[in-house]
Amino acid sequence: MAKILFKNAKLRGQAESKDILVVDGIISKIENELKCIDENNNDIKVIDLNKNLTIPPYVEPHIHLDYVYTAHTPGATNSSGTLFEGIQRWSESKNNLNKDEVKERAKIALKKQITTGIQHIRTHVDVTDKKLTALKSMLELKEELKEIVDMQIIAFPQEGMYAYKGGDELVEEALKMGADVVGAIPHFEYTREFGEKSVKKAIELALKYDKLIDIHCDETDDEQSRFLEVLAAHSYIEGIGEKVTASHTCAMHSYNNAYTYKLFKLLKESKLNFIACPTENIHLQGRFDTYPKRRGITRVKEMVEAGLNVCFAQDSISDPWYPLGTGNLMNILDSGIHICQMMSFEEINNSLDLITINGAKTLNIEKNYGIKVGNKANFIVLNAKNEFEAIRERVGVLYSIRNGKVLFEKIPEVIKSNCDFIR
Ligand code: 17E
Ligand code: FE2
Repeated sequence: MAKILFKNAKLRGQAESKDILVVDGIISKIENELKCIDENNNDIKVIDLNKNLTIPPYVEPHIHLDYVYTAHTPGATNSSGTLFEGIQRWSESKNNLNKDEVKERAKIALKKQITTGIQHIRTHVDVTDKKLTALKSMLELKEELKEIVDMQIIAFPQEGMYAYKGGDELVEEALKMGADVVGAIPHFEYTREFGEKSVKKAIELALKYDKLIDIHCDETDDEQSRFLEVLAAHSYIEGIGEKVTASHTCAMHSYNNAYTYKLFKLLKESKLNFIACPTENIHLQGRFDTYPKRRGITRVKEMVEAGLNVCFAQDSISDPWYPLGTGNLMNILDSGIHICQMMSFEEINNSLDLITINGAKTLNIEKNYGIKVGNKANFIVLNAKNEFEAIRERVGVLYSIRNGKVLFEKIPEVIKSNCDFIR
């Protein structure tokens, strides 16, 4: 039996640090002052976590790994900064995708994500491509990297299920090939009717193939875009809300309060999950406004207060929609709590939920997620003693532990200085 003892782990919500004993990759004890020798008097390998904050791994619930590092591709430059130009530029420049090239780009992004403490990723893959090239790349990557990261793949029809002829069939084909989640983009369909039809089709396919659902829903400043109510109502009637996610929901920023009040009752009862992409949508939204300019981010603060499950995501790393992005969720969290005005001490202390447990619920992995006896020993150690310090300093990770093994260890930055004050 392979045993390893992690001493002095500062867990969230606990005043004192604890020791975590891992046996064969599974957490077997979380107690005070566990012994470093086993019942046969053999030494157990020990890693001292020095009372640093130890939390479950970060969850990236919404990224487009097939698009990463394409911002500079000829023809891909988005000069207006709008969602619609992004879709147009991608449509014009995506014809030359090659399976290995997509994999190489995605691997660079994955490495960055993993080395900032992410162990669970849900990626969209554009399936409005008759060859399904990117999907094939991502299915291979998911298998190749499964020891170091858990991936879910969304069959996402970027150019529409109906606006792109045969888009609905390509989504179905992708599910048969192994995609885990059904996607859609109702606000991009040509009419309200086709948008609704795409939402209903996504639900029909999810039920038929027993898949999860994650829809790019109302990613627009158009306050008339109300596909969220369609998604929530049908999920409620089918009783599948916990398996369903509405991504973006930017139009909710612009809904009137009377309508939103009524909508919240449905959202609560439907048990839907929500993903906000703060850096991405602060960049893409408000582009048709003069001043004052809307922020365009969904109502995260009010949703959290209402008890809805919301998480944050990066969305893009250097693609036709968004030129920057590092994959580091600590940056996203920092931007998100500013943009959404979630800056009370309590909100700051709780905000790690937005990139950990809330993401895990969205991915439907929460049963086996978290630092609990019986769970896989998957956790990260932050370079901070508590939540507030972690957020204020936007700290990095010191360790990522997966199945009880050190996936990587990071030495905090060393400053070589000739000045006593800095040293
Ligand atoms: N595609 C889309 O429809 N919306 C986005 N925010 C990105 C891609 C990044
Ligand atoms: Fe997206």
